[in-house]
Amino acid sequence: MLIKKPADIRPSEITPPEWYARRREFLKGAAVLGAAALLPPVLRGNLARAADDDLKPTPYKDVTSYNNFYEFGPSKTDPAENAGSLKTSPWSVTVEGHCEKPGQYALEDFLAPHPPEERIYRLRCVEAWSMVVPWLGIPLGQILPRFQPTASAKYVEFTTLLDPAQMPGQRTQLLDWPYVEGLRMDEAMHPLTLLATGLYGKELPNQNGAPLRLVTPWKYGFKSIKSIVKIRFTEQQPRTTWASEGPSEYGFYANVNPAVDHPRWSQKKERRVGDFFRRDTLLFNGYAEQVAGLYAGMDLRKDF
Ligand SMILES: Nc1nc2c(c(=O)[nH]1)N[C@H]1C(S)=C(S)[C@@H](COP(=O)(O)O)O[C@H]1N2
Ligand SMILES: [Mo]
Repeated sequence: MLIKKPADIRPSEITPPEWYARRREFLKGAAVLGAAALLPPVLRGNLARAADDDLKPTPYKDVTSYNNFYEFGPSKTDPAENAGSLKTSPWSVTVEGHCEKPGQYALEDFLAPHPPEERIYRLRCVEAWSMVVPWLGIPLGQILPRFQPTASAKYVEFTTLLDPAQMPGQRTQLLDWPYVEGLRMDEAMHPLTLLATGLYGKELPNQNGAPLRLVTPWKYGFKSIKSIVKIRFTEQQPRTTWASEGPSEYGFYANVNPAVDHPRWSQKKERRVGDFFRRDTLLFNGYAEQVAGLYAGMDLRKDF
């Protein structure tokens, strides 16, 4: 064994004192994160940063005026301008497919037993902008069991309202309407998955998907389907809107992953709406500790 004498140690191998302090901070973070030490070094760095990534909410004005909701037009300012007239009451949600209690439920009955909670989550669009939103919502996993999904229910499919009279975008061929999204059952039941009814302590503005929209904070924004009218339990993976529009560009899983680029642009960085500088995108949008286990053994490049 080669034992180095102090004179042989190059300056670069000596840890500067200020690094000790940082290393202690990192270890504190790692202890909180628990599983971090078991991950490969690349992911470990990601988790350490996730712990101190700031969750300062994006201003209400930005959250409600910079939107994607193609039913009201393709530009970011269209939804705030055009969605005001969407009639969100009365509203009903149809539950169908592999479950014991299908039916059409008035929104109030659908939500009744569950008080909404406030949760501050990041939203990361595939176009590399992001926001931090104080959502008001109900964990989907508290709602779904009421409909008694059967053993054949492997996925949950969500559908947006189809009403070209109210939604001008649906009078165009912009997308194959209605907008459809889906989750695997374990993703749908995960405690981070919310059915949002509001933001900033108020009812959801129409442009953000009133009266009911999905929020899956570790996935790209297009999974967060708006103005939901139907929930269907399926055995097969649902045919979702963006994954069928561009199968090589948008996957079914749509997990935020800086290591898997969109074919036309990098996903390594993002710009928080309101910020000047871009920041590094975090694996699973910063929620790796909570959700990485859902994808154990899967190739995230193949199932992107
Ligand atoms: N029905 C429907 N839902 C949708 C969309 C849409 O065009 N139609 N856009 C998605 C995309 S791409 C994003 S990034 C988010 C944006 O949500 P926000 O406007 O509340 O920020 O909504 C998602 N949900
Ligand atoms: Mo998006």
